[in-house]
Amino acid sequence: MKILKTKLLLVILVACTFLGCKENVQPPKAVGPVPTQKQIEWQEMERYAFIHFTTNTFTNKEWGFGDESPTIFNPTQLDCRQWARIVKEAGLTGIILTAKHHDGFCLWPSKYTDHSVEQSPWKDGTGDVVRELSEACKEFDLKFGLYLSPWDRNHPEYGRDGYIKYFRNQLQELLTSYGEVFEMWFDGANGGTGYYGGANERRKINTLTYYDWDETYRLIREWSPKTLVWGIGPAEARWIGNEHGEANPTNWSPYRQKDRLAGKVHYKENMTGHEDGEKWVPGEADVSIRPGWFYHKVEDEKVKSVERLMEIYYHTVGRNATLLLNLPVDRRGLIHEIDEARLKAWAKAIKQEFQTEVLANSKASATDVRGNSKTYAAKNVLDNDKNTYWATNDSVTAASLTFEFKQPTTLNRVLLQEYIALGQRVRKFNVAAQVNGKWETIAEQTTIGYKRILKTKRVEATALRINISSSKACPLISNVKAYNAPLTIKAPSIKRDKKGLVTINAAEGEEIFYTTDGNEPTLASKKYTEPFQFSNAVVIKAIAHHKGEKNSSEASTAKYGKAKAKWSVVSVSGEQLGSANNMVDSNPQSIWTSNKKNKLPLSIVIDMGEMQTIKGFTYMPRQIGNGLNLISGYAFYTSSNKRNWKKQSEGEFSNILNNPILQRKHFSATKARYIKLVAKSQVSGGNRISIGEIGVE
Ligand code: FUL
Repeated sequence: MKILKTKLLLVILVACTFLGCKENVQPPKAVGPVPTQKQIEWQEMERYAFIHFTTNTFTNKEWGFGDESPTIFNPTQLDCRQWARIVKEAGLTGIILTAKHHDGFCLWPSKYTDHSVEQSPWKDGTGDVVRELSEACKEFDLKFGLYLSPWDRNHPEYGRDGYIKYFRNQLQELLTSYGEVFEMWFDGANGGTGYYGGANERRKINTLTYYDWDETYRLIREWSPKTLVWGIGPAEARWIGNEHGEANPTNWSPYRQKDRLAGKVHYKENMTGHEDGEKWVPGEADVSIRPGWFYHKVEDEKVKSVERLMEIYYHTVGRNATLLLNLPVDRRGLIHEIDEARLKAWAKAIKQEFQTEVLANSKASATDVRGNSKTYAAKNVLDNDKNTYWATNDSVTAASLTFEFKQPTTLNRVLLQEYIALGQRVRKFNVAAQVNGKWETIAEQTTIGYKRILKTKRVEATALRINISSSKACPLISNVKAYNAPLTIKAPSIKRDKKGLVTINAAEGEEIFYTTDGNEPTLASKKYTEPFQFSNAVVIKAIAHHKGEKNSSEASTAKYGKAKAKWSVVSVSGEQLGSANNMVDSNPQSIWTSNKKNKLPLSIVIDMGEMQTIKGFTYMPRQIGNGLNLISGYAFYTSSNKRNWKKQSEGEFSNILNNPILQRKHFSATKARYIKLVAKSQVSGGNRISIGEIGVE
């Protein structure tokens, strides 16, 4: 009898081992902070659109001062359905609209102000962009989100108690009148000069205390519990720390928000999050498809290339962040045709990139499986079910997953996902491929999180292995995929030096074809063989082509004014010239920095060597380094003789701190030989300024 009993137990044990006895295996416990269901659904949206549109679109500015008349807001063909269609076709999952930017103009007829579409000629003041877009989003099955700038350069009460009531009233209006809002976006840029109801002054506030975010968030949750709040205060998602679409390869969703609120965390840490963060605050990376956030005709040739958009995709969605891609709407009230075409090409490229999945039919095994249970088996990572995952036993924090192929298989991309509902765990892993019987490491990485996508070299493997070498607790992997993405040819790089010598480079062995008349290059265009001279203003476009291949690269475009061969810096107020000519050497990487003892305002006088007709100037800020010493307030003058100066432009380089791109300012065409840039203020209130390049247009 006893023997029989023991035999029975043994049979049960063996059966459990092979079949998996769910009831006996404890599920893993959560580790560290975990996301809410709202945060999980938000992360699954992966990439969605931003739309920047307001009076700035009509004044050609990035930041309005707040004194703009609503009468200038007059789009001729505004069509929110066009925006929604383009966004949907691009594979994006939602749209966040700037309902009110820093200038205070409201795209909806707010009952709390006159400074809105109601006072504009558009639809004789009866229109409501927020309503039209919310309806278009419903029609195209997109989620709808809103940006409401906490900084309001128009409102007389901004900076005082009265504005908080106004701000919350507007929030309530927006969150309760237009259906579900998936995300509320609170911009960090706040305080400074403005119109403020006619006061025309500088107002400074403490962003953390002024808005009483705890109470504001409580109200938001009351009005709209499904809305995820982004940005300042106790937010549910964080800024990624830059405006160029770049998360760090190591990217934790946990975050030390308490320290951040106490001012102890530098915003650059937002790119990485914190392994020991006390709260789940995943990163969202915002970036514009053009250099600026608002539409400017001069940026029509600066729409990001498919190559760049792809890189952004890998550096955001592929690094455990969401991607918020801005599409500026133009003066007609439409997304421009160039942007639309680029988005279409990008969507097609993403489709091709992830078309050939190769792991689905492989055999998955693992060095350790939780309780030897089917529930946590290795093959769960291949079943396309986000709720099933491979898990190890609690004591095992280093383990590997192996996928064996039936025959040698080519791959160059690996995608991994953790089951984040129980926390982000993996600290370190590598990917190895078995090639000709030998294991070769093809990637060595740190975090995974919701999603990690790796580009690897192309290998023909008989097996693939994911080695997790360090994890906060037993790893939980819900999905692994590998792809054989098509090879793409990199677009050439174009450079022109001070004297007008043009050099075009592509990868070794590739042919280059180019045009200098603005037309798209083809294989019938001029073939590049060596550097050539082009001193006049020109648009150069070039493609690279791999002999024998059907496809060429995308075209790269470079636009130049007249070459600066005769340019020189004549004087810089208060100091020796030193390396001042770096500002006019056609190389933005070589910079000039003012003497630290010199105080602003500071004037830079440049001789262009001959009379020229100019209609604008450009300022390329220093791009690399910790102290970019950015100019914020400027004045610009021209002269034909260096004695009589005419002021052509004066104002601010808006948003330069977050987005230090080429600044372009235009005025009526004028003839001049000398130009003078006066740096009136520096972005962080200091005196030191740095300049990469100054040019004219
Ligand atoms: C920044 C703002 O100042 C810009 O104008 C833009 O709205 C960007 C998304 O955020 O901080």
